[in-house]
Amino acid sequence: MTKQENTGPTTAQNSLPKHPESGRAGNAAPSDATLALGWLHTAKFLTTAPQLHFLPALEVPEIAFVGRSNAGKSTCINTLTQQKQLAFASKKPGRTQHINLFSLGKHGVMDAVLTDLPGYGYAAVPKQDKLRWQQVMANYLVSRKNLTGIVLMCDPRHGLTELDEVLLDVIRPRVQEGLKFLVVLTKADKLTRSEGAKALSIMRLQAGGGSVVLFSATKRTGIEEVARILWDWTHSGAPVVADAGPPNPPESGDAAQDDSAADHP
Ligand SMILES: Nc1nc2c(ncn2[C@@H]2O[C@H](COP(=O)(O)OP(=O)(O)OP(=O)(O)O)[C@@H](O)[C@H]2O)c(=O)[nH]1
Ligand SMILES: [Mg+2]
Repeated sequence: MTKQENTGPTTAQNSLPKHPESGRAGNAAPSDATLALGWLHTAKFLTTAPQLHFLPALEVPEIAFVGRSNAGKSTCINTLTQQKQLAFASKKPGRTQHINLFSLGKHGVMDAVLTDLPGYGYAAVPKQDKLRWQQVMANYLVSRKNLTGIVLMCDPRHGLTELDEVLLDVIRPRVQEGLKFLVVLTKADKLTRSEGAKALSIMRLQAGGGSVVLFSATKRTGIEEVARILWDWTHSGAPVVADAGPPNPPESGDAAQDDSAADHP
């Protein structure tokens, strides 16, 4: 197993399928969310690779976190798994430069994988590197066999950018074939309640009625909802049983602070 990486950037709209959970997630029974969070807390670093062909072929479902650089992908993974430094998060955009895999599963039995991908759209990255990363991303998103779901992290203060649209174009065929898709509107703490509600409605329209969740690592908004969705994606058909061991309450005090819109042109 290699050490987790560090350093670079990149890359892919449409009509996204509605997730069965989206209508009821907010009213979920607390025990279901606790189970999902306990499962997420089992996350362990698995491996890192600069591109797809270096990754091990896996049979378990894989969920990839994608989005603009600095959107909060790594922070979201840390928040969901209730681990402060599982994925590298940083104020400086471009922190994640490799494909990083984290295994999940109770009792040491891996039953799913979370993937933290490098962000795209960071202006300070040389063009050559940007293009290389777009290729790596596109390759991963199109070809990764066990890819089961994609979480698109989007800062609602920016909305969907051109590169988000490119990414959506890349994944559309797979979404139409059943790949799960969720838009997480990050840094909701930066919005007023009415701005948040507006951002949610706009993105729901853009997502063609697909699932959209407002999320904040600092205010701990949307954590349970996202946790349940990821659990459902990876355990479809499996009954919710309470063999999950004692609940792991989310840690308080993740280091999320903000960022900045200023890092991007
Ligand atoms: N206010 C606020 N800041 C956040 C939140 N989530 C992340 N941040 C901050 O945003 C910055 C970027 O977070 P990362 O998680 O590193 O972003 P990333 O999408 O992984 O970035 P790359 O690895 O460059 O693609 C950090 O300063 C985080 O603390 C949030 O919910 N609220
Ligand atoms: Mg990152």
